[in-house]
Amino acid sequence: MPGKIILGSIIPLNWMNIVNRVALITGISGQDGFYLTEFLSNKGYDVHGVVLLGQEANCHPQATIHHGDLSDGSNLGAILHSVQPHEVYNLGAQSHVRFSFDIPISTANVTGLGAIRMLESVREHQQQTGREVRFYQASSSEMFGRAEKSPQNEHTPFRPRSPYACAKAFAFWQTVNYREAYNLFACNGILFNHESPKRGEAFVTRKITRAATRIKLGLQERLQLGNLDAKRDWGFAGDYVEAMWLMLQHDQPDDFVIATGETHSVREFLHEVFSYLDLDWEEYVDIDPNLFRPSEIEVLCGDSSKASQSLGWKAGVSFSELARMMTDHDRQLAETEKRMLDAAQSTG
Ligand code: NAP
Ligand code: G4F
Repeated sequence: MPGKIILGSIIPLNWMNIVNRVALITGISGQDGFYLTEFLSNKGYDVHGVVLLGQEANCHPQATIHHGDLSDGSNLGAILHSVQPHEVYNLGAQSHVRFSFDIPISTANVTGLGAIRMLESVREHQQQTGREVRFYQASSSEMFGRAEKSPQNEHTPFRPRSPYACAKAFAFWQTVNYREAYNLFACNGILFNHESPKRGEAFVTRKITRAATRIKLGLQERLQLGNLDAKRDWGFAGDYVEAMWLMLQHDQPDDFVIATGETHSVREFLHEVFSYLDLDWEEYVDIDPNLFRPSEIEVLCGDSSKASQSLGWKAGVSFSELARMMTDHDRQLAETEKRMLDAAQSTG
């Protein structure tokens, strides 16, 4: 590999290019924020994040924290001026689809208007300083909603089915518009569901792996779920953050679908996890009608061939590997919980 010699060692040129680069991430205390911080730090980036007060403990230790709120926006410009980032990743959102039906207005404010607040701050910063700032918007496969065509790609029309998806569609088009109107290097990653041991416990995969492992150790008896027939294209978050970065290294700003190309039902995920633990899920699961959504997306499946051809990106972790990775992690959590409970009982 070509490189420059510094103090007797060869530094690859691609590594030289990204040393001293600075990234600013909103939503850094979430699942993707954690993996993206790890990924960028390993590449030599100085990583900063916008964090709501009280969420500092959930952030990756490599990140420098700045308190801010996407629903307010008064200090977002000031954060940009002090951090001087080369890349901004807008991951902050009220990201729970079911919950967005309960709080549609604040979802629109954070998830939709939050994106335009960031875009405006970036545009102003770029105009005032003359420095290019590349912008990534965390768009979602939820925007496809009741899609007429499967698998979905960059040409599939949006048919959103939740307040969350409507807010994401607004943010998507604002990002496209800032690219076209102001020549901003702004990209949408249209990511399909991606999971990990860092996934929030209110999302179905993590809810299942937490409950199944606790059931296995006698810490929980039952698991309440909603629609088991829904199908999603589930990948691993660690793979997906690389795609975000690749989009911002591309020669042109563009929009990309990121997915595995496989779809599985919630029922299949249940089977994968419970059978890995030598349990029969049907003995433990109750259906709770309150967990169904006023409008549901029955099936999502993505075609990421554009990302594969233009960015060289491909999902690495299979459905089964993902389910097992999350189950192994949560089994350790359950074992720790059990040890603490046993110790408390034996001393008390
Ligand atoms: P997540 O775990 O829910 O993280 C969202 C982050 O946004 C959290 O750090 C949250 O802070 C922060 N946030 C919420 N309200 C905020 C506000 N008012 N101001 C600033 N930050 C705020 O979501 P994720 O799974 O990492 O996903 C990252 C992004 O990708 C989100 O925009 C999501 O909508 C989108 N997306 C996710 C998927 C997926 O399958 N994971 C797929 C497509 C798109 P708290 O920690 O305080 O809650
Ligand atoms: O895990 P979920 O809540 O994820 P959902 O709604 O697909 O949204 C996630 O992925 C989107 C990308 O497509 C992101 F944009 C979004 O931010 C989020 O990360 O639900 C998956 C499926 C749904 O069909 C739901 O109805 O699981 C079904 N489900 C069945 N029982 C349940 C439950 N979902 C949850 N959260 N809880 C249940 O008890």
